[in-house]
Amino acid sequence: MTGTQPRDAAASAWPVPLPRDVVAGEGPGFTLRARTAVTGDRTVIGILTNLVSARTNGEVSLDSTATGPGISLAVMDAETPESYRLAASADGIEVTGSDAAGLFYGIQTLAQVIEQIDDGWRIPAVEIADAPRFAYRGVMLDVARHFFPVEVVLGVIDRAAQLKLNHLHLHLSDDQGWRIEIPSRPELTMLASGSAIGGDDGGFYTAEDYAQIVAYAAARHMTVVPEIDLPGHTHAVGLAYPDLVEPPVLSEHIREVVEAYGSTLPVAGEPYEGIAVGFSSLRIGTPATEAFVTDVVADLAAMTPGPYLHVGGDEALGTDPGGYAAFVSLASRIVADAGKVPVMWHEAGAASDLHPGTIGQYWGFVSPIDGMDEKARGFVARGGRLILSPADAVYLDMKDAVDSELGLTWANGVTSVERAYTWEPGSMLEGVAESAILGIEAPLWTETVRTPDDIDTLMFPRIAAAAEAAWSPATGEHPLRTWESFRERVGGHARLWDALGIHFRRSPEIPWH
Ligand code: TNX
Repeated sequence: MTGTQPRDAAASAWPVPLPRDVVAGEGPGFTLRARTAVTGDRTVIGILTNLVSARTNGEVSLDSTATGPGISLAVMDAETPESYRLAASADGIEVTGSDAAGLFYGIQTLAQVIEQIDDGWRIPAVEIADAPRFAYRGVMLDVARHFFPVEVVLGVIDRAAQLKLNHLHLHLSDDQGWRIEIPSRPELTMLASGSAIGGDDGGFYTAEDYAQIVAYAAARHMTVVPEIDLPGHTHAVGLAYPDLVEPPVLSEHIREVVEAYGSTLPVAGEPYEGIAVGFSSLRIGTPATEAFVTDVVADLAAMTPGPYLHVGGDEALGTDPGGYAAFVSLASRIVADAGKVPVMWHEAGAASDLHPGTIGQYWGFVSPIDGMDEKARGFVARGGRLILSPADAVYLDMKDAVDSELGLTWANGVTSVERAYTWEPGSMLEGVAESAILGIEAPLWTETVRTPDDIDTLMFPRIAAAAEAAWSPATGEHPLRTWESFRERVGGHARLWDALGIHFRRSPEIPWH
C-alpha cells in the first residue's frame, strides 16, 4: 500500500524518516481542538502533549478527562519490535505500538504530520504502518575533544529520539581528555579531564551524571553505548598514569596535520589542546596495561545497562602493528568477560584473534579504499555484525557547505545534505549481506564544535538523512525513498524543529516550507 505521490509529500509535513507504508486517506482529516481528548498511558500522553503543544504554539493541549472524538494511544503486542500503526480520520486518531518503543515512535510521527489550517490545527487523513529496517540506529557525540554538560547530552537524546534513533554512542575518552568517572581509577578524572581543544574548559561525568543520562535515554527508548578509545587516542591517560603510555610519536603525518590546522604538537605529560590524531598509544603487553583496561571495562560495564561496550581501536598509528592486533584481541576479550558485547572501529577487524561476535563500526568511505572494507568483513567472518558510519555520508562533523565555519573536510570534501542522503547501506560493502548489518550510526566529532548551537548546526538536517537510511525501506523499495521526496518532506519539518528549539541550519538544498 504505497500509492502516495511525491506531490502529496510537499503538501504537508510528511514523516522523516519515511514510514514503510503510507496511504493518504479521504476527507479533511482530524481537527485538533484546544482541549483534545486523549486516552492511554500517562507517560506517553505526557510526551505527546509536550510535542503537540510545542508544534501548535501552545494552542492545543491534550486532556484525558475530555470527551468526544480524540486520540487513542495503545500498545498491542505484536511480533515486529518498535513498529506501530497510525490511523487518522475525521472521527479520531489511533496510534498502536507493537511495544512501548513502537508507540513512542508512532507519537513522534503524529507530531510530525500536524499541519496548520485557517482556523487551527489538524492531522491529515492518513494510514501509516511502520517498522524499522535496522535494529541499531545511532548517533555519536564526542565529549572528549570538547566537553558538554549533562543537559546538552539530554538535548541530543531528545533530538535523536524524535527521528527514531535508538542508540547514543558517547565517545568518552581521547587525547584531549578523560570524561567519565571510573571509581576504581579516580586519577583519570582527577588528573586527565581538565582540558579540551583550544584551551576550552574540560569536564567529566560523575557516575551519577552518567546514570542520569542512561535513564533519560532509556525513557526515550535509547540505549547508551559508552566508548573508551584504546590503544591510540590515549594521551590523556598518560596525565594520570605516565607509565601506561608510550611517548608521543611525532611522525611526518602528525607534523603535516599540525601545520595544516595551525594546531600544536603533543608533549608527554602535558594536556593536549590540538586536533592531531594518531600519535599516542598505551604501552602494549604489560600486566599494568592489562590491569588498567580490566578495571576500566569492569567499572564501565557495571554502570552501563545496555549490551554494548566500545573500546575504540581506530587510528592507532603510534602502536606497533603486531602489538596492535594482540591488544585489540585482548581488549575484546576483556569486554566479553565483563558480560558486554565488544564494539570496535573497523581497523580492529584485521586482528585474527578478535573475540567472536565483536561488532565492527565501519568509518571508511561509501566507496571503500585501502582495504577498509576488507577489515570490516573481518568482523563478519568472526560472527560479528557491522554498524555503518561511512565518513563521507554520515559524519556530522564534516562541513556541509564550502563556506561553513564549522566542521572538517577530510572525508572527501564537503558533505552536502544530498550526499548525506544518497547512499544505500545494503550495497555499500561488497560481500556483506543485509543480515550482517546491525545498523547505521551518525557520529559528531567535536574538534570544531564548542556550543549546543554548533551541535545543532552541524547535526541538522543531515541527521535526518542518516535516520532515514537507518529506519526506512532500502532505496528502490519505496517510491518516496528518494532525494527529491526527502528534501520536500524534511522541508516541512522547519516549524516543528523551530518549536523544539533546534538551531538548525536552513540549508539552501532544502525547500523549507
Ligand atoms: C577520525 S573516524 C577519527 C576521529 C576524528 C574524526 C574527525 C575515527 C574512528 N576517528 O578521531 O575526530 O576523524 O572527523
